[in-house]
Amino acid sequence: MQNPRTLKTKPHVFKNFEAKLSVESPGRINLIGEHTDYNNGYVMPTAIDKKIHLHFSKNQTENFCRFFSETFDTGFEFYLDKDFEKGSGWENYILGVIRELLKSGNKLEGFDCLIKSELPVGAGISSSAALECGLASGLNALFDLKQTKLEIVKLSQRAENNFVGSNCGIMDQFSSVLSKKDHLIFLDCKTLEKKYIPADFQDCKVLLLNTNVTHKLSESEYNTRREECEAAVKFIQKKNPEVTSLRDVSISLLESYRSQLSETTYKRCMYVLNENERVKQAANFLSGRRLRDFGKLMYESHEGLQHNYEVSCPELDFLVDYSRDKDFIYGSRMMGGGFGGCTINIIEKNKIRDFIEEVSKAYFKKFRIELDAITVFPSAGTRVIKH
Ligand code: GAF
Repeated sequence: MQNPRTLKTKPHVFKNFEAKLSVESPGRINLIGEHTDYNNGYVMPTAIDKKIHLHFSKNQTENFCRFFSETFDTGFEFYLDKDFEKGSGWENYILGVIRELLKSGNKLEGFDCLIKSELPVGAGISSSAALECGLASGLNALFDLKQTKLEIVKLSQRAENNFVGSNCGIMDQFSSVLSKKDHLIFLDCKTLEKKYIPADFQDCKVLLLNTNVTHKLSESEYNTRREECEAAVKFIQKKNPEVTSLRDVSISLLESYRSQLSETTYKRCMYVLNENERVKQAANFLSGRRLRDFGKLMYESHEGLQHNYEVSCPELDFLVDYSRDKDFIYGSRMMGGGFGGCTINIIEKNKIRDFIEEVSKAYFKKFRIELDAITVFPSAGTRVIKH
């Protein structure tokens, strides 16, 4: 076992770094379908125009690897031939991916990698999946590993589950790699069948409001929610062997179990079942250009996440509530795992500037925290550039 060695100053090799290839690895948004992916349900994410840039070069050694992040101004180095101890922060996403690649028999050699990120950490736009998938895609090209895009998605998810310790679903990795410019993905997380829906937001744009908070609960409660859903499935399965996930549970079947489940478990499951229905409806509304109806589903989604799934927080609720009486905002809800991060808003283009000014003041007055606002565009997934 080894502890990767921290690099506090930028190694010389990265000063005028001559990369052999570069990867642009995007963050993601999710229009609707939250906490449904690990329940084998439906989601509607897409990659965005904000990315992590990774630059790679082999370094002519057998096993020596170096990473440096220009964003954090820190790095680390390690050897491929010794298993890794879990470290802290961003290095775990990297070590997790390398471990998964090696575990499945891929041959790597020593390399250097320089990273620069445009993605705010903890904002719920999945900088972690972008890092994992960007690394896996880069190493795939650098060492000609012949992994398909879906294999890259799955091994990046395993890195997060097995090494980082977050039992995340597949949505973030899938959208970071497989998105299509100007489209949303309607993804069935059970079969992994995907349908690209044109992201036609008419006179509106997608605006993210970053609360700039990440409450401590976010990781532990995420895993707890997943366990709660899985425990309910196990219980229902006893008499209904065809049920393998909440995806297979109908609302009437859940109702028939209401008295045998705790109130909390019932609420969690009901949220997931309703959210799956909302994603399907949302896809129809979008195709039918019914953007206001689409937006209403976003508000319903938020209410479910706030009251039944209980993964929101006062800062997110404040921002969603603040948008409610504004006719020029069609929909708003928390996005991602919850307990902080961003709200996603569908807002008329010509109102964006004034609204940001107004909501930022109100948010600061209430929480004494600066709000960040980012307009994002549905974009293509991971791009590998050979130099
Ligand atoms: C996080 C997870 F990584 C996703 O898999 C998903 O469950 C999401 O939270 C909630 O929808 O981003």
